[in-house]
Amino acid sequence: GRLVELLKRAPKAELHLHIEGTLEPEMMLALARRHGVALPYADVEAVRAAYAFTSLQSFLDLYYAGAGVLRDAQDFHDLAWAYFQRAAADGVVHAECFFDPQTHTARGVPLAAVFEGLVAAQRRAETELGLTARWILCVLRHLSEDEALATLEAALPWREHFIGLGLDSSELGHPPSKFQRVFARARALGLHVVAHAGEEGPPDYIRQALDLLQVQRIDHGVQAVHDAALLQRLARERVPLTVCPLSNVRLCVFPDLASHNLRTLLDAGLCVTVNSDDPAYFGGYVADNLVQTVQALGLDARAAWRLLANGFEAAFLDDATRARHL
Ligand code: ES4
Ligand code: ZN
Repeated sequence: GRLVELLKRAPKAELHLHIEGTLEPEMMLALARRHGVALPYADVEAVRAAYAFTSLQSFLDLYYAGAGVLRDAQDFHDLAWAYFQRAAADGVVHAECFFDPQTHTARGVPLAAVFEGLVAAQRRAETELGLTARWILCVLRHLSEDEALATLEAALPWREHFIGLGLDSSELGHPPSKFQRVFARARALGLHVVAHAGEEGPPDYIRQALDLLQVQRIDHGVQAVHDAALLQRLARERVPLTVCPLSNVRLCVFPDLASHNLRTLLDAGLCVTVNSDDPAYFGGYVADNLVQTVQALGLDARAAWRLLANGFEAAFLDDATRARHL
């Protein structure tokens, strides 16, 4: 109907997007061919058929294998530029995107190649699409805090090219408490700080991210509903949750979209935003996430508008960029 058409066109802020998660099967196969990298898939259909996930870990195994085709600055440019073009078509005017340096440096890809490609695509997005993009460096929580600290220090020659530090990868068994020193260092550097918490992990991981890491947003956070006091605190402090509905369904956090707790979070007064996480793997970019969620939960125009406005409230926009979009 009319609401759906309006939602597709409406200006959006994307706040939870892993650039490595925008690698579409077509590009994965093309880059594998370009570099002579062996993949266990014969064609696009075989890649898509492998995307039947049962948990976060079952996805991460394929996601890290897929990222293995990214080798040089051109690859990172092509990946990010393809994403920015898709995002612009979805109404995205501002995107704060995660990238995982450790996934690439562990394979011998220089950090310089990663930044060179990503920043070139970011510049093109701004000049050719009018889309402002920012980078958030994510450290992998299944690795050690010392490795995270070394990654942040190694990225400092490119300090002006990223605005924040994030925490992602396998959540269970890797609580935020493991990363207190690297988050303190990031804050001292003037970086914004966010963390994945409460995707599969318990509400206590969300509390740790707030109290021990002093994060400004929680990525996912949907497990907060199991802790009434935490839910009240998130509402009172207006801590944004970057929720990714299609991701949550694909990773079996909820059995289907109609069972998603986004409406409960919204009704509890939280600053809920809708985002796409790893759209090439989860079957939809941000407009799909928004439209399908509004339809599955029967949200009205007012609630849908709230979700869009929350995205701009939660964004790390400087005054000039905010003025440009609002
Ligand atoms: C991720 Cl869905 C999700 N959760 C945690 N870490 C991630 N990295 C990429 N996608
Ligand atoms: Zn994520």
